[in-house]
Amino acid sequence: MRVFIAGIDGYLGWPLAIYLNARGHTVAGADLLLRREWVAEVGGISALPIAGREERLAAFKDKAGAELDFRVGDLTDYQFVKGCIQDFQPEAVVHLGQMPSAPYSMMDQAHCVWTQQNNVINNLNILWAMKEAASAAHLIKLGTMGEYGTPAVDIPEGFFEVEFRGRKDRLPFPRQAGSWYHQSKVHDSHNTDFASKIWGIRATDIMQGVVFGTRIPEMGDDMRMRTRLDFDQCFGTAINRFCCQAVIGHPLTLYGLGMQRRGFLPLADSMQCLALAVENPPEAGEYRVFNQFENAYSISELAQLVKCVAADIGLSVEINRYVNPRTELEDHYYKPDRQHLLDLGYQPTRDIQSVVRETLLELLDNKGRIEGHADVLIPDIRWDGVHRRSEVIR
Ligand code: USQ
Repeated sequence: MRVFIAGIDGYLGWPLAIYLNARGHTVAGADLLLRREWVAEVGGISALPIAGREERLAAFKDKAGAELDFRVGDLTDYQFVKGCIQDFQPEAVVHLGQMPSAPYSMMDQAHCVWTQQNNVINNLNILWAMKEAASAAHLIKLGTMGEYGTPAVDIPEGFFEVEFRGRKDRLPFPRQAGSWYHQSKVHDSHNTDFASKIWGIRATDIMQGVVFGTRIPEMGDDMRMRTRLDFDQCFGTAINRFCCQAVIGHPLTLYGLGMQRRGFLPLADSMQCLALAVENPPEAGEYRVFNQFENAYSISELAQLVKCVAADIGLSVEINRYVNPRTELEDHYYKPDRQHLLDLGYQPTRDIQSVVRETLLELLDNKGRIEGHADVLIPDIRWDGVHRRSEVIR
């Protein structure tokens, strides 16, 4: 299939290009390379060195034997987006090209407004470009499990079914997002559902959990194929951050009680799930929702897991609780459904211990990069807007 990846330079976008190419798909994509700038803006760096765009293009050509059409441009510029879709004529568009950090969106008015403008407008541009230039294509839109929040009931996949006086209907499950970033994804979901209804666009909205890990087998040994791994308070996420902390002997930063539960998924299995969605499109006009994660864990369970795996390779790890910079429930019910991907044949290929071990070993070779930026490990962006460094809870 011809697959266009919006956000092809990111943590997920670059491995997805490699993965889909290895499965025989023709891939193209676009990116403004902003992730590299945001991480630098908050004082971070990728813990693993990554190649620049030109090197990535050369590596892709060496592997695939063909040029990759990877355009640099702004997805909030409609003419750019429409040009990409018109020229490439995709059968599927995977939209990963958004600002993905909750803390970044909570910094101040400018970061909140920019996040929502960027994310909501670029999704609308993709929907319009598909309607005008590739109306039969399938949109696979990256949403987030965080759209649902943490309600005290089971979470279905996007909708719950109702029946009244013989009429069946499906109603969107309530969204209770926990940051301006997560709210931007809620707006995208509503807009995508509406575009499916009015224009017949086929769409899969992926409510993905937190992704972790550094590798997919299709990268081989070519260092230029590596994806980034962030550890700062904005772009680093729970397991990846804990692994980076473990290799430099920094205490793991558990926020608050640490009983917050989330769904998690290794990078390799995120690729498998996205490919399953691409290869099994819905009908024209169908908007479907997949909850995409492998297992749910509490943050405290994850910290203990990283500590145990680190001990196996000779690293001694301490876990500290810090004042939670976020406004979120710290101990709650969490039971989301994830049947749709299983029905399509999703089979987890990696267990969490082996991915954490592989990540720790890979990070050990690069620990100087983390040590040099260790000040980004303690959070100071607070949801109440009064930013200050979190203290350890004794
Ligand atoms: N947390 C800690 N310590 C840390 C970092 C995080 O205890 O050092 C806690 C947070 O308070 C939160 C949980 O871990 O309760 C998850 O935080 P996170 O930073 O790993 O993930 P989150 O902010 O939810 O966002 C990430 C991605 C986002 C994606 C989302 C999926 O950045 O793009 O949408 O995961 S989900 O979490 O399911 O909403």
